Amino acid sequence: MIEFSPWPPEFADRYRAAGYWIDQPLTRILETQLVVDPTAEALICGDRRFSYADLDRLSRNLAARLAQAGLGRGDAALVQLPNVAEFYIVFFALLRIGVAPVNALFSHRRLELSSYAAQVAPRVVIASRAHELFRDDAFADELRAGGVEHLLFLGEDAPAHSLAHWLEPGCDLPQDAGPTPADQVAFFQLSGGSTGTPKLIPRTHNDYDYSIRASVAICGVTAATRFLCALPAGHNFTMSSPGVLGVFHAGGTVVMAPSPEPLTCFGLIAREGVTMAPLVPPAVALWLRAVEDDPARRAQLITLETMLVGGANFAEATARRVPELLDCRLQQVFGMAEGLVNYTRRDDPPGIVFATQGRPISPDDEIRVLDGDGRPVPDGTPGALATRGPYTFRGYYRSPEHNAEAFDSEGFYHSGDVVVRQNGYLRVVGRIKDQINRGGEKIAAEEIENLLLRHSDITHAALVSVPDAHLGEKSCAFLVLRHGAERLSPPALRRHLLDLGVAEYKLPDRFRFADALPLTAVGKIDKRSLRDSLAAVNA
Ligand code: J2J
Repeated sequence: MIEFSPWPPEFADRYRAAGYWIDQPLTRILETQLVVDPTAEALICGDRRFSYADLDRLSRNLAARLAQAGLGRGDAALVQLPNVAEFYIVFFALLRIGVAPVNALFSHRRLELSSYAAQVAPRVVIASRAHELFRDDAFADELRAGGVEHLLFLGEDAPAHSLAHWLEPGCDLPQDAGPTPADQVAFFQLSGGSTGTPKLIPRTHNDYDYSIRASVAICGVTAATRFLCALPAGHNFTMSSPGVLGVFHAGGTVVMAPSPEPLTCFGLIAREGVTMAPLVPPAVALWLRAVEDDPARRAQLITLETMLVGGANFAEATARRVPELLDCRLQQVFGMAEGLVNYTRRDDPPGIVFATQGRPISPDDEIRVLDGDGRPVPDGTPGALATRGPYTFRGYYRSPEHNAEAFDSEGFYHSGDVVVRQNGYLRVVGRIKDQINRGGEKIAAEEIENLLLRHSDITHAALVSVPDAHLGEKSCAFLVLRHGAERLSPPALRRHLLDLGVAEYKLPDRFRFADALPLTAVGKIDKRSLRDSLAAVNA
């Protein structure tokens, strides 16, 4: 079995007694629909349409072949697929035989994938030949040398490695194959992170399933819901808040979109009668602009009932324009792959919907808002968010040192967000974790600083956020160069980082050079003063 930090027994008992944990694997989501209505439309991907029976059959075919190849409970998989139907077919196939996937983002490159592979030692990798890393076999061979036994590709001709081939009927699922127990790890979520290596979050069937079922009720998802999957398919928001899995749970239909780009999405909304769409704030801004530029486009959106917005700060003024311009309901979502998810409720008054990021899913989500000394602050005062509850994890995968910092002695996870609580509702007003939130894409400062420092001419590096009108934040790297070194150009610096294999969204948007970096009283780099110096220049 894959190791993880379990909830203490008294908590587990309470969560079961309250009906949150139902001790069923996530695969019951498909099984339920097979009984309710197997012919219902589950997933639309371009011109391909999949019923629940299709999802069941295809995921069973793949599961059976993987089981025959010797994979089963306790194994891990590394998956990197774009927004296509196969993403969810693969997800269910792996869970059916107890193999826990890490779902890398499609924007991830060699560094991220290698790090995940090193952490979970996957026996199978499922990826796309359309990704630059897999256009030839160099990286695949590296993975094989590291112990990966099977590589399956979307867009591959050779049957042995073709995902399409492995989805065809081949053999029966062995009698003894099955999901991991519901209180064990089902799959890994990715942490936005603030540390040098990307951290993994083990999620159990019980905890994840509860967050899905509760989100479905809060967001009013039903069998009539037609849900646009335009954000990355494996992101926690897209999967579970209420997400594709929430829609499957309710028997609704998911419409895959390649990206949140407005004109493509508007066409899909009109064609497929989409009713619900989750988006990050910069995408909302693009959608609003598209309708302002050509008000006739509104006609394409008449079926859209609910837009869920989360992942990064959402300005109140923009929030107010959502129902005005797009004629749909807004629900704000403040969530994290580590667990806790907050929603504004469908019957909340406008003051709450536009100006807060909602309140927790569960009556048993415990929230503390703390001052710098770890003491609770009064309502209305900003403080650091700490939380524990029935679907908030208890530890990053194999990260004892980091866990010692991220959790307190009572098991509360300190998310690094600064929030204000009022009447149980939270507003996100800042951040203490060393992370840049670039329009919902999270960048751990330390990871990029370490990579910059691998350049022989760089002696000190600090990555900080810069306010940005469109993305909310961009990143700026402050660099101190070796004495006598020639100033490096931004393209050369970006090339250095790309050559190390990091995802493009993590590349600094700007570079600044300094003779020395300012230090705080305790001798750490004073990032606040670096941010202030940028603000002063921009003012
Ligand atoms: C401000 N900051 C927010 C919001 C997340 C639903 C929605 C989002 C995520 C997600 C998710 C924010 N306003 N509305 O997993 O299920 C920032 C916070 C938080 C971090 C988590 C979900 N919503 N954030 O964004 O794991 O800083 O999850 O701690 O990617 O995003 O990032 P991530």
